[in-house]
Amino acid sequence: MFCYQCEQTNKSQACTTMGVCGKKADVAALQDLTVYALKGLAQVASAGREAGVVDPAVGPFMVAAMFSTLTNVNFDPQRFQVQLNELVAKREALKIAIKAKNPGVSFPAGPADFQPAVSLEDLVKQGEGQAIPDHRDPNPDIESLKQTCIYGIKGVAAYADHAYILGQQDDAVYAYIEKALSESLTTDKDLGFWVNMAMECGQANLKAMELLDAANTGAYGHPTPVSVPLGHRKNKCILVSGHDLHDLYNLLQATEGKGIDIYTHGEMLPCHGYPKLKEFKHFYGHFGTAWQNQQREFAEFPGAILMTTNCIQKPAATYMDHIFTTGLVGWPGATHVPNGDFSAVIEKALAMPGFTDDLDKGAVLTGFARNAVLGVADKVIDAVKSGAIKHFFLVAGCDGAKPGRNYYTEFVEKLPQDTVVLTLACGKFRFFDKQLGDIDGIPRLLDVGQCNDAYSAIQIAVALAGAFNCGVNDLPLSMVLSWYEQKAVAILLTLLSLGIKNIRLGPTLPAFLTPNVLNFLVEQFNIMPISTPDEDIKAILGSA
Ligand code: FSO
Ligand code: SF4
Repeated sequence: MFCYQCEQTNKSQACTTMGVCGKKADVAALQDLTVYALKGLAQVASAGREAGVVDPAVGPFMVAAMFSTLTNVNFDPQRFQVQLNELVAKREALKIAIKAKNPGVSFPAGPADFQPAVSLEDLVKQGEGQAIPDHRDPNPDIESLKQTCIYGIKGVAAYADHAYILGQQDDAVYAYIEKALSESLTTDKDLGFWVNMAMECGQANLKAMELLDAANTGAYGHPTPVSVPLGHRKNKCILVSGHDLHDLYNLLQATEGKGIDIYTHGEMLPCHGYPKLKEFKHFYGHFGTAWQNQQREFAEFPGAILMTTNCIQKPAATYMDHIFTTGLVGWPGATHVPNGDFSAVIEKALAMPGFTDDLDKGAVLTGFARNAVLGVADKVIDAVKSGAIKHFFLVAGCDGAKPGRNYYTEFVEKLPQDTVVLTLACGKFRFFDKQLGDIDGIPRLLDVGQCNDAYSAIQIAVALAGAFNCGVNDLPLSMVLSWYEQKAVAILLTLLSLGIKNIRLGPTLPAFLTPNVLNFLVEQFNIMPISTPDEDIKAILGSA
């Protein structure tokens, strides 16, 4: 196997025998085969577009399949086998539809006519033949940009899939994915072409995040600030992790009046801010921190656990019998339930002890998405004009297991009192419960939401720039980001495609970027690695 798509990749180079994330070589091969087969489907879909044939089922299928190869989503070989067979059936049906319209059409050889082996074992062997090192572009810098696009597309796919589930889609997003995947098979394009393709990926991601924002706020209302208890109360309980608001809503409905409290974990925390979710009286509080702590935290939870998306970690034996996966998430041995049918989860929660006491562990604030923040824009602008707020920091991104991630805790702790921190995604758990106080009633720590709510943060920045009559790069705003998996790659490409400069990125830089591509990013965007909190704060505020 060869996988270097995430930040925790072995020795910051590549996982070659077993994923640091727990991914085994057979699943790595099946994921490589899925991406290969998706390139073939993309070629056929692109040919279909030229002939005026678009199958509306192909785009949503493509994003779901791509999402299933993202870090910490699906570790179950059988599920990849089912998906690969479905993919090829869809591709062949599309070919028939295109031929009916344009009988003279021909399709390229290679992934567009890939035939999956019948047995899982042989399918894995086919996948082993698609490992990255055997198919690199002759130019390492172009290979680096191609992989950047493919990983960015995995992030776009995640957001587009969530949006699609809530009824929002845009064909332009699918068209970009088809184009980029088809082009990744070519070797005749130059660096400039691939730089543009990466910027287009950022724009496609902005569209996908906008769709998801519209989907989430359309279905559940605009988040408003809310205080979320970190303790628990005596009752049966279910813990929901991942990112999917629709699954949470369905579970809240299904558990109403059943004597079960619902708790969020990880990236589900901001769900408490949505009016149509928080109106459920049994949607109680938040339990635990970020994804990489789940083995310890889940072991202590006395009820059923539902994983709606990434990041799932190998479940410990102590909770394997009461962790459930739904949607695209999978782990062999964990019970998988269809989206919306949570009866097995509820049954398990009722059979378990639940919390047997009340415990007050304080509370955290969330719900500062664009509507809430822009609703007090006048106050914020006045505070900047009066000098009460000197600088904003967006300290955002994914959490992970590496010790270097303490940087983000220390960074936030050391910021001066006249600064405000906007945060989003699971990296916030490094400091989410710090009491940073407020500036003229504006909390100094504002949780904008999940990773996909980067859209919200961008809208806040754009609105502030409008109010101050300047560009986003000219605002007293610095972005200090942490990355882990491919959604973060997509968000970074979005920020770069918007021309945002001076981003600090950590804890380490992506292994798939060559020194030349990195130099290009430094020259064009002044992107830089994090150093130490003291040095970075001094560099930012000294020059602010
Ligand atoms: Fe985190 Fe995992 Fe949300 Fe990622 S839980 S690491 S960027 O999936 O998506 O922030
Ligand atoms: Fe390694 Fe990350 Fe790939 Fe898992 S997803 S195999 S940790 S690079």
